[in-house]
Amino acid sequence: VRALFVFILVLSSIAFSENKLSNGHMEFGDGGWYLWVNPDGKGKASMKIKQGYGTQGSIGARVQVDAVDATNWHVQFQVPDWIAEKGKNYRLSYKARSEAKKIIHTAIMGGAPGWEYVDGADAPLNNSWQEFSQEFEAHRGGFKQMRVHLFLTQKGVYYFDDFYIEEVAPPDTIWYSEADSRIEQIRKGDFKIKVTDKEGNPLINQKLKVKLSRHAFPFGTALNLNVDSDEERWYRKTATDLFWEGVTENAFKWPEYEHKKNKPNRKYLKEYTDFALKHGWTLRGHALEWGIEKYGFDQHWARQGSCEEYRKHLKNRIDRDLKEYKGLFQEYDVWNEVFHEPAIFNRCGWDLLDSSFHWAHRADPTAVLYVNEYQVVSSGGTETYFEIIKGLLDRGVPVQGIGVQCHFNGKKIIPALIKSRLDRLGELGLPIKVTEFDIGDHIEGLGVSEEEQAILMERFIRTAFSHPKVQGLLFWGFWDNRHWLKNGGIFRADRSPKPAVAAIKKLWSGWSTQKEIQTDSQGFAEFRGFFGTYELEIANQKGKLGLLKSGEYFWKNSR
Ligand SMILES: [Ca+2]
Repeated sequence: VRALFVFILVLSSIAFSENKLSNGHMEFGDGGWYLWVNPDGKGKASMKIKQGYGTQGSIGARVQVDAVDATNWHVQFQVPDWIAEKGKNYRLSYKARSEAKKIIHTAIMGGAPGWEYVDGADAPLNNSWQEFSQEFEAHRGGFKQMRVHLFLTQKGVYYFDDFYIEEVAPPDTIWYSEADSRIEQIRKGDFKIKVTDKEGNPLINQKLKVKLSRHAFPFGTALNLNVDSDEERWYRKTATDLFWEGVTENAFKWPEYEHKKNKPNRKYLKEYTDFALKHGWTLRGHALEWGIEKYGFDQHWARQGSCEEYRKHLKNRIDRDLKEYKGLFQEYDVWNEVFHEPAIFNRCGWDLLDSSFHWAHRADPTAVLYVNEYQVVSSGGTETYFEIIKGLLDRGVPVQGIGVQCHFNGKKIIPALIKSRLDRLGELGLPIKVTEFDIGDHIEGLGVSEEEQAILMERFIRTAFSHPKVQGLLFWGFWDNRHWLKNGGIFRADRSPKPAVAAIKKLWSGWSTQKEIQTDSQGFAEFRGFFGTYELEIANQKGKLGLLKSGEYFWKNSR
């Protein structure tokens, strides 16, 4: 017995020396593996671990779910406990498949005795073995004992094998501490402006004032507009004080925009496009379609017929609206949440996704076409999102931007982890935009103090602004009275600002450029400043100039 024990010890230390999980490959049977079904729920499930159920005919787990409960955590396949070291980062990887397409949720839990959700990601399963992986910081709240729970929310048969937890590079805390110098490098340019009078004669040896009036980097919010009132005027004024890009929160979602066939609500949408024009905002169209089956989307008229009919309606919606709003919307979320809401593709075919982008690109070649997804930067669903976008690019689909929602729920904001996820998506070569930032939870609301909200928001904005692949950041609303999360806004219901407002203003006033320089003997003046639109003034003459990259510019003065 002792010899066998030593043998196993040696074997495991050689073969799986880096795996924090004992028996992650299940080659020692069911030791450590559990199927947990909440005894107070309606879930029914059974598990068997044996030869043939794993990868390449090895030992693996087969879980059969016969009944589910409405709540997602009622049926859990549980990975053996493991011990995390404080302040370290880990990567979980595993292989899974299911007899029909399903989505499971992988929850990384810290304990014990109570178990608390640390991080997690959804994984889309199909009939062939796929590997899923995610990185996370183990030690939120100082947990030591850790576990992985796979939430099984759909009936059917699942197979699992090859669970692996390994330590990865420590959190790059240096990276965040260098944010300001990185911002200095990536968000600024060297500009040389030649100033002339209207005849083209250089204005030499004169004082030139330059002032950044709007960053090239979009900073925005979801808008939820209403009819004119005192409240509405405050809402719009407040938006323009803080932001310079907008996204339609609900007004352009298909069931909202075209509730009845061929009766699009153009009048209401015009409020948004007029608002954007009036204030010189850029505007995102959210979203041409969303596969979700809640919130009345499954009741929408377009989905009531056959797949062929649906396809025809969708093509018409995209073609009609992108032609109509060309120049008014600069970009679109073509499909919202392709990763998390695939049911319609599974039913009607994934070519719907590709075709939608082709239709959109043909209808408005000037619009930037995005995918948009949650839990891909705020938590670890990054790899699955990466693969979806890579697939689109490999097939020549005109996807042009990566939307990362960044609803942080109750999770910590860890710059190093956010960076590594942005880096990974950045490898795809497309701009990344934070499209729906907030930090509250559906149930608990804000979940942190208003002071903590300000700190977290400042940390996140600085993280995103200092990452070279991020090309914009939008909040998902700013006022508690018009926010999808209770207390999720940065203004309270009584319109008073929370501390986050001052923190945000302070950030942007730090990232400003205002200078007085001198034109030389040929009328040139040079300076370094943030990319954006500038107000210029020379000898009481004023003008505007967009300085979007380093180089030489001409400003022909009206004098
Ligand atoms: Ca195995």
